[in-house]
Formats: sequence, C-alpha cells, structure tokens
Amino acid sequence: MAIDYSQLIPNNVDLSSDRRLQRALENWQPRFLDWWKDMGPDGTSAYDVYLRTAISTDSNGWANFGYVKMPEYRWGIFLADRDPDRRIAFGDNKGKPAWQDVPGELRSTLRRLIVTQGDTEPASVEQQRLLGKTAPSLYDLRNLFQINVEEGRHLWAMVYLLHAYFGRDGREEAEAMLERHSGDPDKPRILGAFNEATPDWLSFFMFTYFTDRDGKYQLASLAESGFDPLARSCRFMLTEEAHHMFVGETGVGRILQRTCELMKEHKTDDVRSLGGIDLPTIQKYLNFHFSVSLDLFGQEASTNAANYYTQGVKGRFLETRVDDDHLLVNATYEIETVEDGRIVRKAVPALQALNERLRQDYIDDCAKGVLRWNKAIERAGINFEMKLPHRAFDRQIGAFAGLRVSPDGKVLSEAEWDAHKDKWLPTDEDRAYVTSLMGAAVTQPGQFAHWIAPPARGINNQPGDFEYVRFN
Ligand code: BYC
Repeated sequence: MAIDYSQLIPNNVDLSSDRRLQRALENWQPRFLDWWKDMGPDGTSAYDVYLRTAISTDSNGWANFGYVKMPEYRWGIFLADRDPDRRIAFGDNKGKPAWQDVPGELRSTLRRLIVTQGDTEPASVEQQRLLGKTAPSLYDLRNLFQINVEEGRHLWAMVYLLHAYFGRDGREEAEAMLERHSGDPDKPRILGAFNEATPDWLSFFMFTYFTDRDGKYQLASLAESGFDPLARSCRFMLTEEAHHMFVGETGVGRILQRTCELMKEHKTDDVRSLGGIDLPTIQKYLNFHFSVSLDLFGQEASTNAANYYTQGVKGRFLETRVDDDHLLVNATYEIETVEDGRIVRKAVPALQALNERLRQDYIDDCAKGVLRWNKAIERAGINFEMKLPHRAFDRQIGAFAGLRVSPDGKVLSEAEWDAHKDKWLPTDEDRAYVTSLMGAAVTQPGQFAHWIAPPARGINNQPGDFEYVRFN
C-alpha cells in the first residue's frame, strides 16, 4: 500500500479507518516532538538538512532526497507489504498462518520484545545529541542527522505496534519510551550499550558499525516473527539500517585512511603529534564497542530465547533459508562457555543456544568489514592488522561476565588484567586525546577535519563540495 502523506501522521496502514487509534497516536505525536526538541540533536531546529524520506516501501524507490527542517521530518508508520499467504516458519506453530493479532498467551512476551527494541531507538538519538557541534564535515553532519531521524521513525514503528495491539498497557509503554533517558541514573534505557556515552566521532562510527549491526540481527530475527505486523515493521526498518552501518564502516575506514596517509607522509608511527588518531587507539575503541555490542545478544544459554522460538515470536537470522526442521527439538549447538574458570566448548540444546547462534552470525558479519579495513591498511603499505577481540573479552552479560580475558582469549588473573587493560581498552587519556581533536564543526562545503579522509563519493551522487546542511 502506498504511503499516504496527506495525513498528519504519514502511513501505509490506513490509519484514518481507525479513528481511536489515529487520535491516540495524534496525541502521542506532540510529545514525541517535545522529546525531539529536548533530547534530539541540540540546537538544530532551524537547519535545512539534505535528507531522504520514505515515499514507498518497495525496494525501488523509497528514498526521496530534499532539504528538510528536522522537526518537520515526516515521521510515520510504514510497514512492508503484507503477504496474505504468509505462514509461521518455525517452532510449535510452524505452518500455521501468521498472526494478524496478538495471541493472548503471547501478549506479555511480545510486548516486552517490542518495548526492548523500541527503547534502543530514542536512546541512540539521545546518545548522539551533541555530536553535531563537532562534526568533521557537512557530509558527516548530514549522515548523523539522517540516522537520527530514522531512529526516530523506528521508535514510531514500535509505538504504532504498542498502540494498535496492546491497548492501555501499550499506550503506557509508549509514554515510558520518552521518559527513560540514556545514562539517566534514575530512569536509564533498558540495555547497557544504550546508556554509554557517544562523546566523539570515532565512538559514533564504531557505534554505527557495531551496535547498529546488532540492530540488523535483532530486527532480522523479529522480521521472522509469527506476529505479522511486527515482522512487516522490522522488514522495512532493515532497509533503513543498511545506511547506518555504511556510515560506520566508511567512517572508521576514512579515519584509518587518514592515519595511514599521515604515517606514510611523515614516516612515523607517532600520529598523535600530527593530529591524527593512531592505529592502537582505533583498535582500543574497536575492542570496547565490539564487546559492549556482544552483550546485547543476551545469555549464551537462554531459556527466554528458546521460548521465543518455540512460541514463534522470534526466529533466527534468515530463518527460511536455514536447511533444517525449524523445530530444533532434538538438535544441539556448540557454544563457548565457562566451567571452573576456564573457557570450554560445549554442545547444548540448540533451542537454548539461539542467542549465541545469532551472536555468531553477527561476529561473522563484523569480521567482513574488519577485513576490508585491513586491506586498505595493507594497500597503504602499513604493517598493522585490526582484530576483533575474543568473544569473552570484557563482557558484562552472559557466561563470561566477570571473567578476565585477553583480546586473544586467554583467561587472566586480576593482576594480569590490571597490568594490561590500558593496552586493550581506551584509557581516560586516550579518550581525552580523541576528544581534543573534536574541534568546532567543519561547516565549509567540501572541507574535512584533519583526522579523517573525505568519502569516496557524495550522498545521492552529490559533488564533493555539496552543501548538505544550511544553517540559516
Ligand atoms: N542488558 O535470557 P537472556 C538496535 C537480561 S539494537 C541488560 O539472554 P533474552 C539499535 C534479559 O532482559 C537491537 N539486560 O534474555 C542499534 C533477561 O532479564 P530477565 C535491539 C540484559 O531476553 C543502534 C536476563 O538478562 N533489539 O535496534 O533472551 C541504534 C536473561 O537474559 C541484557 C533487541 O534487543 C543486556 N544487554 O535476551 C538504534 C531485540 N541481555 O528476564 C537501535 C529485542 C540480557 O531475567 N530483545 N539481559 O529479567 C531481545 O530479543 C532480548 O531481550 C535480548 C536479551 C536479546 C536483548
């Protein structure tokens, strides 16, 4: 169904046919806008930003580019098209028609998953609230804002589901989405990574590479859900997610490129004296963001995950392409876990290992970008390899929480950890150095901060000196 932009809330769910729902969402809308003004990108209301807006949900042409003031962005409700024959692909309900409404017995489970997913979206906007002040270019500033408005829309996607399918509880949960805040000691966001600060652009690019990629894998699993409106919401959200990870991969890649250029030009490893970010510091940021993002997949052995699967509410990554019985009742899966203070491999019931399996899919995907970064470092003639740390490194959630493990997977004593941790994770000094590079935003079209290379091409093929943001 085409998106109806004539409505106060653009949508492709025929919202005007349900007056109660429409009114409830129209009541939530001004509260969302207040939240955006208070907690969204700081001081940007008057900026004209070259943004893409969805015009239809099919793969050919949803992106329409033009200048928009962000508070006027057309946030709305867009679900991927419905397949009237869709059937549940896994678990006890395999083969039954997908649910168009919430089965009573799955109400609290589904609500909890939708709330957890929804909570991350405004959280990330809050985390990135001040980054615009130090943008390394207009191109990067525009990408930040694009990501911010799309995370705002992803919140809309989950709020729509809460309002449309969960009655009064859902409306209350939708309110609470705007009341919890990233890093708030009294009302924090639900998942750990979303209460960490994103104080500088190296952190931002690592976040969009690693943490947005968790989003990709979680959304892909929810896109398999037997609850069809959730599946269709997530399918469309995934199309937006791709650009966020692109920003992360190319952002880190451009920093690496600049660092390598400085190293070659000046024949030195001492990049800091030249105003660049040295490779070991980039590796430390990578270690931090990767391990924080691994925590987002939950426990290695999880009965929650088993229940979600058996009940048909959350599937595996690309469930329908996996060649097995999609029941997993008798299957096993090997995971790494901890026994007597040692890391061991162990076969466990596959149903319980679903979080770990998704984490493995995620790790494999993360490794592909690291390979591309390393190829670029090698092409620059520099002898250095970026590495993903071991999955047990610096974890706060799951079997490895509390265990001291080196990036190459060796279990350490507390004293060994203390002696080495500053080599592996950003120190206060590293963070202070990276922050010191974040000067006033670079606002001249075509100009870039000293520590980052320009992108290979512009957004929507615009030229290098394109004015992506007009400040007014
Ligand atoms: N932090 O059995 P387990 C995105 C809790 S990112 C705090 O493993 P489960 C985005 C857990 O709640 C994608 N608590 O749990 C990216 C449980 O609590 P209870 C976000 C945690 O449910 C960038 C207990 O530990 N979407 O979209 O299987 C920008 C037992 O754990 C954490 C989703 O996460 C944690 N990290 O797995 C913008 C999808 N991990 O029951 C956006 C929805 C676990 O004992 N969420 N716990 O009180 C889920 O599917 C699941 O809730 C989780 C956890 C995978 C997160």
